[in-house]
Amino acid sequence: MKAILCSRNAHKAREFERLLPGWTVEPLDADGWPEETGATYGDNARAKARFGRAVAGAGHWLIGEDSGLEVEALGGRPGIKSARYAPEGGPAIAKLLGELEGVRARAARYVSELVCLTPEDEEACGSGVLFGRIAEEPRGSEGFGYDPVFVPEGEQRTVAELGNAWKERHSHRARAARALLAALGAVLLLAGCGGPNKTSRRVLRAFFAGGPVVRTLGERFPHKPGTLPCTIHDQGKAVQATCATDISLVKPARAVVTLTEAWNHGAKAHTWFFFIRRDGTVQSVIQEGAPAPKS
Ligand code: ITT
Repeated sequence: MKAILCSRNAHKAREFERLLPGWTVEPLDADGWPEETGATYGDNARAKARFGRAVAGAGHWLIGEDSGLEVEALGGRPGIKSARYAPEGGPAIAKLLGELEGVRARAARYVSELVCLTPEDEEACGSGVLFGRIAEEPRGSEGFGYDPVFVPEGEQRTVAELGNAWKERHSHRARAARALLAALGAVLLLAGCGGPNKTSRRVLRAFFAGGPVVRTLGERFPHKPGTLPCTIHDQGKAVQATCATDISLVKPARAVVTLTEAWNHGAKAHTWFFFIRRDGTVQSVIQEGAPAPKS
């Protein structure tokens, strides 16, 4: 799969190549980038992806990302304005350490939000957070931006010392990419399958309504099956249910997406196994289980 990353930050493009296995990620070559005026990271990420659509035209996969560093003692600053706080690297770090001089409470977090547009302009999102604190002085040489002063929770070393391989597994961007893959599975399912079976299509739509369940699952259970309470709208009725999803990427040709869904917390109703090719088309769908009980 080939995607265009709508970003001017070469570090991000390099990270995404490693975060989306099997994808080729090319940076967007463009002038006249839009101002980042959104109220949220998601708004800015979407604006970058849509700008990419305007430049690259139809038929491409596009990814927009917006990220930032939020420092508790600074009321969440620089946050969404992290890139404009001061020139990236030394100057931004010096300004941050200056503002935090003498401050003992140094809790902070990195946030990343991703918006991906499919060639059909379906949208999938993913977000990720990395908690930590701001060090007293810069250390380490890998990563970029604020990495030399960001110490993740449970670690003694900065992200720049922990290195790019560590970032690939644990960073806010890595978490957002995993959540995006989970959400994309849902988008691809809705776009490509359910087949002629209206019931499964309807249930899938309800299952993924709005996507937040999938997004949360992707964040909480990036590698393993997870369950979460959710509400499914069955024949016009809102039914409390438990859902689970597991997306495993089977190299090199296809992803296997398993969806299990149960009504009334525990009464198993249906399990679907979706085998999805990397180009997004559905190879096969297997459905198991009994019809859901009417409540
Ligand atoms: P694009 O908008 O073109 O994608 P950018 O670098 O301006 O590139 P953002 O607007 O998303 O990106 O700003 C994010 C800023 O937050 C970035 O410039 C860094 O200062 C900081 N940041 C985000 N992720 C980071 C990371 O993984 N390591 C260090 N600093 C990071």
